Amino acid sequence: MNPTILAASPLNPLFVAELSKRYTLIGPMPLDDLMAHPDREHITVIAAGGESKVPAAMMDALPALKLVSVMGVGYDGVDVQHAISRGALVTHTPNVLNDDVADLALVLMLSITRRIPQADAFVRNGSWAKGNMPLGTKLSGMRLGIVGMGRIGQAIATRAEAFGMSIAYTARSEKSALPYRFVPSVKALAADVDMLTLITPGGASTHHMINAEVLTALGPKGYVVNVARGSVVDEAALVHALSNGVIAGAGLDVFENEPHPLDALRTLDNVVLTPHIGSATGATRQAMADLATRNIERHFASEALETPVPEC
Ligand code: 8YV
Repeated sequence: MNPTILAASPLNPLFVAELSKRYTLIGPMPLDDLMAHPDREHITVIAAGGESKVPAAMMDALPALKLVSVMGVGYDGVDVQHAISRGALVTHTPNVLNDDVADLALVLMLSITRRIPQADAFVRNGSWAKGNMPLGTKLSGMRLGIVGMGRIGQAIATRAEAFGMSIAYTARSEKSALPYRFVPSVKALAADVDMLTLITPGGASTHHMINAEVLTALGPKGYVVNVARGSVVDEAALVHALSNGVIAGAGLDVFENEPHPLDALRTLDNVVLTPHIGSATGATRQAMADLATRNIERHFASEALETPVPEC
């Protein structure tokens, strides 16, 4: 009989398809239903997505738990320390999505400065026949500040180089092998750049890292692009900054409360909004589903996991 795997939340259909070929996939389900499930004591794997919540209580419901396999590079919804304390490992899907997320960061930088959504509407609604669109802002040559210089941050930097942007970054520590300028504090970085792009992990250590003070430091000609996690930005402070000319604009792929971004954000003209599509291409999502599935297959084959999270 196929082993049973628990889905922590509704999973990407490509992941569901891969898992269903090999295993009996159950869930998501409320904790009470899980406690009453006949397979509960034998389940060794939880499958999750990048935004799934895998709290301690869900893990504790599964006494045989050995692996949480996340289809996503971010795993801030997983209580990793609890997993480790229970003798379970956590895997994620790094690298395979670097290009797509970095591409989207550049798309948002271009869209907000060149006002691409407004330009598209301008052509569609016939405004063009009445005159030209107001001028945009030049992206090439801007000073870019990257918050988080991991694999995706570096992919953003190499793209930005092609746009003649100067690149500085902040991160937990300086990466001296990289040719970019390290700035220890996010506020100092914001004060020094025109475009602040966020690609740092979510979770408690980066919660509301981009606050009113950082936005004020960025200034009235500055832009924020967020392809990280909504939790990294204090959204109320961002709305205030966007509404009052504290900063020029923002490009946002992620939000504090997905899929329900603040009404205030949806009505502003100086923002470009996308629905968390950083890794959302067919090829990349398949590669993520394959990698997340391979980690599970390796677990059942008692082989070393391919992409454990750094804490494991
Ligand atoms: C997806 C993501 O939204 O990888 C991440 O951390 O946020 C995304 O790529 C999601 O994980 C797809 O399941």
